[in-house]
Amino acid sequence: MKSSLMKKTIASAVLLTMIGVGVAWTTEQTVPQYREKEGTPIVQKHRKFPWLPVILGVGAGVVLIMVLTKKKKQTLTVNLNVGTSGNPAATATYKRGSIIDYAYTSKDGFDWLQVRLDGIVVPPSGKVTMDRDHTIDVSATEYYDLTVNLGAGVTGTPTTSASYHRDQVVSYSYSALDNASGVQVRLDNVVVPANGTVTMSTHHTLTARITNDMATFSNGVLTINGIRYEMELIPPGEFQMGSDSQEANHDEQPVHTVLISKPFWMGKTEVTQALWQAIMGSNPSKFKFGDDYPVEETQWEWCQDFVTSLNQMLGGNFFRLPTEAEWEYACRAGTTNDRYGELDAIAWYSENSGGYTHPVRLKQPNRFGLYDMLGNVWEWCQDIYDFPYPSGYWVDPLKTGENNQRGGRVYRGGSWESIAKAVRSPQRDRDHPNERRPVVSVGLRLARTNG
Ligand SMILES: [Ca+2]
Repeated sequence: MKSSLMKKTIASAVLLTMIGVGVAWTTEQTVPQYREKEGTPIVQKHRKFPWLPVILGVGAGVVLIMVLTKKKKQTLTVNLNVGTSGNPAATATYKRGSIIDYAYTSKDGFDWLQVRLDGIVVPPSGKVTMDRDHTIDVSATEYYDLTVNLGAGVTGTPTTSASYHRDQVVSYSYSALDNASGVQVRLDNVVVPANGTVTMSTHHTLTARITNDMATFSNGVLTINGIRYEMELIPPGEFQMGSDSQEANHDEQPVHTVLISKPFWMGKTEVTQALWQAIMGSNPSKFKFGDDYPVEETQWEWCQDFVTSLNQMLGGNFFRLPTEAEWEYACRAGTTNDRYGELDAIAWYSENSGGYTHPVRLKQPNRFGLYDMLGNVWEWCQDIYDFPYPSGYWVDPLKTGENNQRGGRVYRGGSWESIAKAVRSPQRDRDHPNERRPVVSVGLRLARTNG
């Protein structure tokens, strides 16, 4: 297009010049001349540029030869899609007949490179002869790893870790070699059926292992693979949520009346590392000093996976994080001061912890028989963090919805590293539910709907 326009411009310019000069050449100039004696003027006509036709003829010939012998340019259109790189990377024009080298590769995290020349699949590197306009399209597919962990005594497929295309659907199927055992399959730490599919929308981990001991919940005791977790049935009741004390923060106000309308189960202790390990098969804690230490360095999202896995093991949907109101109600256990006892007697905090967590149940419990509600590790609640509190009378409040700008999900109770002011029943804090770094010193306590 560009060269065609240029040719037309040159041709037009040559034509216009020839016409113009032709007109000038044909214009005769009248030159009066006088005879010496008679004084009668003799008029002679002269052409102004007598040699011009020759000059023009030669010039036009040269231009014509240049235009005719000029090589045409051809365009190579290059489309490099996401995840690809190489040369040439940009669309360009080349002299007719040029031979262009091309070579393309896929970037990290992408594979299945495909190079098409004018719609036909060609090798990832090669040559293009520019005998006409060409188009190169380069594409690559994102891939994700499926990590497979198979315990002893498990059979099925797939048995090894592998990479798959984005959105590829991978079927899996596992069973126990020994018919006396069951098999538990986890996809990204959530228990799933023993047969199913995984859609590779991200990296995934598939874990299959033998389970001999099924999970049970009976008389307030949760048992999983021999690990016990005791819970208390908390009676319904009304309480004043928040605080007007001198130590209170503005997000604890206004103090308002809340009714917890139904009995619910609350863990007597923080979730221990042993319980987390029994359900999740991993332990994110910083202080791995023993089974009875509380799990910490958790994310809210991981705690959702934890309760989901637990519920799937038990075939119900009863376990969950407590709501923020349930937590404060259970913590206060009928008390109206900011703490349910003398701080050193009830809680591990910065002044007495020595700089680390402690096994659960070493401090005095509250009136509901719950240990370490204050101190040791913070405890995630279900609610989104927001303030101020609503005023008035509220029944079983739970703040849900999208995480807001104020900072994600609530945790409660203070920890081994909190100053005394932060270790109070109404004290609130929060973090994003899937903060890239796990939240230091935050663990959880299980709640369970009564049923
Ligand atoms: Ca605690």
